[in-house]
Amino acid sequence: MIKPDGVQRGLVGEIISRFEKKGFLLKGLKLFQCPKDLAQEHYKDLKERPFFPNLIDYITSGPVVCMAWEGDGVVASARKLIGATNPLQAEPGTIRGDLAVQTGRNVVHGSDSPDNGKREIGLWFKEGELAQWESVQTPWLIE
Ligand code: YYY
Ligand code: MG
Repeated sequence: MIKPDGVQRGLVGEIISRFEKKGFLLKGLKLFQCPKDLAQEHYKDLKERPFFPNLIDYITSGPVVCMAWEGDGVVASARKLIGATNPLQAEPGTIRGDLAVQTGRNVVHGSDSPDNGKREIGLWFKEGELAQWESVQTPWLIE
């Protein structure tokens, strides 16, 4: 998911492009204003943390771009492409390492496990919003 700062800063194309160029398959995509209850459910494991209220305000402060990407090892690989939670500790070449400076404005969210990926797709996308398609590039990406 591209967070509201990523949308406001005009980074949507850049961020989508990194996942596309890596070779993952885009199965779902939408611009979406996140309601507070969805933000709270999405981040429910963090609800006792001191930054939780700020995090909910941030995620609901403007539209986000929800994305569903498919591919072998996509969850772990996406986390690497995204980089460390604190952008100052994220490696150059990662999205956060290249495009952000603060944890509270780290431009992108990525699921942290395949199970959470499934859970989050269920939270953010409705039935019928994911596309079923194959890319002509697949045989040139996967032998
Ligand atoms: O998965 P990731 O986004 O890298 O970090 P999490 O530990 O799951 O935290 C989610 C989200 O919460 C993080 O992207 C920014 C915010 N946050 C924060 O504002 N301050 C912290 N000390 C830790 C996390
Ligand atoms: Mg997380």
